This record gives sequence, structure tokens and C-alpha cells, in this order.
Amino acid sequence: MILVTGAGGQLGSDLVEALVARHGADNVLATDLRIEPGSPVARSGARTASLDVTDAEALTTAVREHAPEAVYHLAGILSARGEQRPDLCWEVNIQGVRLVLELARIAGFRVFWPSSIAVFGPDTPRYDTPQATVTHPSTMYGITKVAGEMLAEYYARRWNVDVRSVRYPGIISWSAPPGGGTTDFAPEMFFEARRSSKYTCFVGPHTRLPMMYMPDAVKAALDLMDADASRLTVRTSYNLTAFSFSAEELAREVKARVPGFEIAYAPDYRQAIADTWPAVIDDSQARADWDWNPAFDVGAMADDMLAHLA
Ligand code: AKB
Repeated sequence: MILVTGAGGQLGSDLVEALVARHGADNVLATDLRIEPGSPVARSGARTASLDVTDAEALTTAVREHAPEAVYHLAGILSARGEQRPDLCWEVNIQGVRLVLELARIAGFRVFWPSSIAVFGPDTPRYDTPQATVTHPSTMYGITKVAGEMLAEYYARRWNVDVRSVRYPGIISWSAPPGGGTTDFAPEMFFEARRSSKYTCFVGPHTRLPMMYMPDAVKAALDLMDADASRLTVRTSYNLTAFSFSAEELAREVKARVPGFEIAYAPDYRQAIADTWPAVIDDSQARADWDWNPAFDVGAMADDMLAHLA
């Protein structure tokens, strides 16, 4: 059995479908606080259950009942929401990953856990951000991701828990709306371009961030979990990227495909978060250790997004 937490979120919505295609619907248990009827996860055919990752008893019971061989622990509060609810962000993100790792130590399952470019902060090099560099974030979300990475490495080294992780950049997808992140302006721009041909962007035109299209985000999780353990040299979390663009450059890509598209900028509190994150990430370690190689560049992503949203 493969157990997925936070399955109803942006990544889970597509990853569950890929896991069902690989392992069969009966062998994937997709959990979240609530799985919406008609959602991509509900439609995937996977078994579903309600699960709160901060509830140690419920998580322990789920592991005992289903004896998973792997847990994809996706449940978490993202950066923007985390600044509005730092208490909740700490509780869900830290409690969740600690419990999953502790259960992995006892029960022996493998773990995939997403970290983020949010582990970096204002004193990290912004261009070609190396794998090993300053991780000194200014958001609660970033703090929980740094702590989670440290815990992952600790459980891997001390207890031999097979936990694998990537530092996701912003993820762009059409199948599920983003929720509570700073990079959400990118997918939102596509949704609004199709809906109303205009978008007011919550970061300024020159804000440049690393990004990735959802099929590559799913591929990264599966490729890393498939990788030969002896090749993995990083047990905190791997830098990962596909491309970087500024908000203005993305708007240009959209305008080239949606004639009449209008963009305006009204930066809000999320600008300050974006300003502390890398603009361009160096993911050469992931490429060397497990042959990471994204399939989509910006143009192919924009074509595919708009074709699906049409
Ligand atoms: C966010 O914006 O919070 C996330 C992330 C980069 O981890 N998309």
C-alpha cells in the first residue's frame, strides 16, 4: 500500500493519479482532512480516507491498518498562509513530519517529503543558489522546512530511515488550484487569462523565481523514490528547478498566446517573502545523483497550460 497525506492539495491531486497508474487504485490510500467529491483525487479511483496528520493516534492507526511500503507525506501549510497562521504552520508542518518519520522508524516504510526553496533566505546567494549554502529563512514556512530537513537527515543517518526529499520551486498546474503559496501568482495568471483575459499580480514585474510544471514535479517525486539508494548523497533535501522567470516575462508568454491579455501589478505582503527567495537555483546535485532532467521549458509549459484550461 502507498499512503499519501495532504492528497487533496496541488501536488497530491496529480501525484495520486500517477501513483494509481503505477500501483493500481486499490493500492493507493489518498488521505486529507477532507477529500472533495468530484476532485481529481476522488476521480482517480484511489482509496480515500479522512486523516489529520497532527493526530498521532489517527496516523498510527492508519499505518497499523494499512502497513504502507511508502508514505508520500504532502500535508503542509504553505508560505503565505503560514505567515497568516504561524501557529498552525508550525503545528501541521513540524508535528506531521516528525510523526511520519517516527512511524517510519518503527514500521520501516519509505518516505517522500517535499521541502521547498523557502528554506533559503535573504542572506542566501540569489543566483545559482548552491545545494549546500545558507539556509536562514525569514518565514515560518521556511523555518518548518529547515527543521524538517534536519529531522529527515537525522532519521536517515541515525535510524536508517529511507526518507527522500526535494526543495520544490513554485509549481504550475491546471488540474487543481494552488493554495496559500507565494508562487501562486504564476498558475493564477493562467487561470485568470482564460477566465477574464486580465490579472492583477500580487508581486511586482521584476520578481524572478524558480518554477516547474506539474508533470515534472510528479516525475521528480517518482524518479527520486525509484533512485538507487547508494547513489543518494543528500538526505536533507535536493535543490530542484526547471526554469526561472520574472512575473513580467511570464505575462509576456501569456500575452503571446492570449491576445488582449492585460496585466497589472499590486504587490502585497507576499512580495516581501518572494524577495528573500532565490531567483535561479543550481540543481546539479539532483542531476548527478538521480538523473533529474525536467521535460518542460517555459514555452512548452505555457502551451500545455492554456490548452488544458481552454
Ligand atoms: C509557496 O509558494 O509557498 C510554495 C513553495 C515554493 O514552497 N509554492
